[in-house]
Amino acid sequence: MAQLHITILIISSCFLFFFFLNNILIFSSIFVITSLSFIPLSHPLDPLTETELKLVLKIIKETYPVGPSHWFTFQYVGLNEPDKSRVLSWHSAPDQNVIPPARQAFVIARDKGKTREIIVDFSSRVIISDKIRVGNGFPMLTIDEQQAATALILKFKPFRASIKRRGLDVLEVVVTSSTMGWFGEKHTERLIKAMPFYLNGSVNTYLRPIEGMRIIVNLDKMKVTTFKDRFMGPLPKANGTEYRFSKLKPPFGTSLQNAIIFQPDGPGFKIDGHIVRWVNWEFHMSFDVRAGLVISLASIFDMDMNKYRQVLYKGHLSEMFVPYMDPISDDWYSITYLDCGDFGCGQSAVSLEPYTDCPANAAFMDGVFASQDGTPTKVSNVMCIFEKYAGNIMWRHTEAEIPGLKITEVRPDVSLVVRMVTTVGNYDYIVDYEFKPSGSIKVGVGLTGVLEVKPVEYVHRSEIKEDDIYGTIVADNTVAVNHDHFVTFRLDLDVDGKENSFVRTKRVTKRTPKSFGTPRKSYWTTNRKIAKTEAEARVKLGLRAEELMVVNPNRRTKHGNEVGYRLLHGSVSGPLLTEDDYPQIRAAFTNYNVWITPYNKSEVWASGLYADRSKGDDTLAVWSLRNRKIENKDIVMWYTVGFHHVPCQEDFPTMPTLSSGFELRPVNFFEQNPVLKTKLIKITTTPKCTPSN
Ligand SMILES: *[C@@H]1O[C@H](CO)[C@@H](O)[C@H](O)[C@H]1NC(C)=O
Ligand SMILES: *[C@@H]1O[C@H](CO)[C@@H](O)[C@H](O)[C@H]1NC(C)=O
Ligand SMILES: *[C@@H]1O[C@H](CO)[C@@H](O)[C@H](O)[C@H]1NC(C)=O
Ligand SMILES: [Cu+2]
Repeated sequence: MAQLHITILIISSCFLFFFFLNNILIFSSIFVITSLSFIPLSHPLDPLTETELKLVLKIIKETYPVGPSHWFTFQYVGLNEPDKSRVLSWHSAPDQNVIPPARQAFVIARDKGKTREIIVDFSSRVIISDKIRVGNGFPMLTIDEQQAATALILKFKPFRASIKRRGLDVLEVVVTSSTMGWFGEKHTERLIKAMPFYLNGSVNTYLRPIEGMRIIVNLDKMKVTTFKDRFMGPLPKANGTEYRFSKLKPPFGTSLQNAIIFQPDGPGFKIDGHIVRWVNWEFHMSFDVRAGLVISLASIFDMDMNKYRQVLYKGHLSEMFVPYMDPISDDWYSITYLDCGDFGCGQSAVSLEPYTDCPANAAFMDGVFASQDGTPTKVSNVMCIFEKYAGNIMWRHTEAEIPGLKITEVRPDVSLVVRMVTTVGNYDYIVDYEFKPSGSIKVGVGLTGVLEVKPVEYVHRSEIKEDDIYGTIVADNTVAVNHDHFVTFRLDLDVDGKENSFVRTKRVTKRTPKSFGTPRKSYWTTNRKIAKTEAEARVKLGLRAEELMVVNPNRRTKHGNEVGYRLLHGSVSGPLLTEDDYPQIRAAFTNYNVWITPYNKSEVWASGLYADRSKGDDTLAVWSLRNRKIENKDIVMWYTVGFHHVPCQEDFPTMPTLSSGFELRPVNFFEQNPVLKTKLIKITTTPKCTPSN
C-alpha cells in the first residue's frame, strides 16, 4: 500500500507561526495543488466542457432559433450517459487502447410551451435524436427564468401597490420562486409561486417573509397569471437576523485556537483530469447541473491481488424531498420541494471558500453548466478534495497479556474527502464523499443555512390561540415551520464486477435448547436471505435493523464467503405523511429507506426525469412495481438519508450544521484487514517556542 503522504504539524501558541497564520494565504499557497491546470484528453464520464457546451448551442442553433425571445430555452444540458459496458471495457483495457464510447449531450429544452429532448453527438456534430416529450411534469427551473420572473413581479403594478399599502419600500423587496407541487388538479402550465421578502436592514432574506399575497407566474409566457392580495400580516423584525461577523456586536464567543495541517511533501492525492488517485483508491469525479457532484468508477487497490477492484460505478444525489408541515394556510400547504428536480442541486451548488468551506490543504475543481440561453456558466471551486486528519484511530491494539512484553501498535486514520455545498434557497446542504484506506466510503450530509419561517402575531408561546402552529416560535413574530429533509442517493455499486446480489441478513433471537446443557437461555444468530426481486429488496429500517449487503455471488474469498459491501445506514427515519397525500405520491421514493433496481440507464432521478409539478407516475416507486429480477444482475441501490426537523431557537438566525449520512463498508471483500500493512506516518512536530502572550 502506498504510504499516507501526510505529516502533521501541530502549531500551538507560537509567535512565529501566528505571523504565518495571519498571512495564511501566502503560507498555504506553497502547497495548493497546481495539477488542475493540466488539460487532459476527455474521459467518457467527464462533464461537458465549456467548449462542448458551446458546440451544443451552435449545433442546436442550426435547427432552432434559440433563446428566451424565441421561447426556446435550455432547461438541462448534461452528458448523455455512455453505454456502461463500453465504459467498462474502455476502462479495463490496458492503456485504455479501446476506442472510448462516443461523447454526446442530452438536452432538455422548452420550445414554445413544449418539452423537447435532444441528443447531440460531438464527433459527427449533429443532432441524432430530437423528440417532443409527452407526459406529466416539467423540467428543472433555470436560474435565468427565476430571475426574469422576479424582475417581472417587481415591476408589476398591483404588486407595487400592495407593497406600498403595507407601508413598505419596493426597493427593499426580494422575490424568490417556489415550485407549486401538485395537488390533484389537472394542469398543463409551467407555473411558479412567487414569494416576496423584505430586507430593510437585514441581509437574511428568508427570515422576513411578506405574507398575504398569492402571486403566480407562467414561466413559458413570462406573465403574472394570478395576483391576489388576501391579507396583511405581521412582518418579522430585521433586528437579530444579522449573521455577518463584521456587523455583529459583542459579546463574542471565546476564540477557537487556530491549527493547521501542513503537508511538507504535498498532498497524497493526484488529480489527472477528473481522475483522482489517493493511497489505494482511484475514482472519477464529475459535476452535473441536476445532481451536483458525481463519483464514478471508484475502485480500490488490493495488494494481495495486485490490482484495482471495482466498488462503485456511479454514486450521486438523486433527489431531495423537503415537505413543510403547515397544511392550512394557502401560502404554505404547497411547499413540498423536490430540490434537485425543481431547482437543480448542481445549478444551486456554490463556489467553496478556501480555508473555511474546505481546509487549507484542499484542491478545487470548477463546474460548468448551460444557462437558459445555452451559453456556459462557470462556477469556480464548486468541488473540493482534501485529506482529512480528524484525530481518529484507523486501528490499534495493546497486547498486555504476554509476560514481560508489552506491545502497542496504532495507526492514525486519514481519509480523502470530496465535497460540494448546494444552497437551495434558504438551506445549505453539505455533501461529502469520504474515502478511507480501509475500503469504506462514508457519505455525509450536513444541513445548515436559514430556516423557512412564517410571520405570526406572537412573540411568546403563552399567546398562542390555535391548537397547533405547525412549528416553533424562534424569534419575535416568527414561527419556523416543521419539515423534513429526505436526501436520496443513487448508488450503482459494482462490487468486484457488475453482477451483484442484495442480501438481507436478519438477526434473530433464539432460545437455547435445554439439550445444550448450558445455563444460557438465549442467543442471537443470523438469517441470511438473497432478494430475488425488487419487492424483496424494499427495506423499511426499524429498531431491529438488518444487515444490508450488496455481494458478488461470483467471487468468493479463500474461505468461501461472497465478497461484498455493506450499507451502514444513518439515523432511522421514514415518511410521516400518508401515502395518499399528493406530496408523498410525488415523493413515493421515500416510502422505503432502501430500494434495489436492476441497472437501467434511464432510471436516474428518483422523482422522475420531470419533477416539477409531477404527478408521481415516473418515480422509483413506480419503476419498482415492475418487480424485476435482481439476483446476480447489475443492480443499483437507492438509499434515503432522512431528517425530521422540529426547528429550535438555536437554528435562528442561521443553523449550526446538522449531520447524518451512511457508510459503504467492505464485508469479506478482502482476505484480511486491508490496512494492516499501512506504513507508519512520519510525525513532525514544531520546535518548542515561547507563547506570544
Ligand atoms: C426600515 O427600517 C428602519 C429601521 O428599522 C425603520 O425605521 C423604517 O421605518 C423601515 N422602513 C420601511 C419603509 O419599512
Ligand atoms: C435587537 O436585538 C437585541 C438582541 O438580539 C436586543 O438586545 C436589542 O434590544 C434589540 N434592539 C431593538 C431596537 O429591538
Ligand atoms: C428502462 O426504464 C425505463 C423507465 O422506467 C423503461 O421505460 C424502459 O423500458 C426500461 N428499459 C429496460 C430495458 O428495462
Ligand atoms: Cu430543516
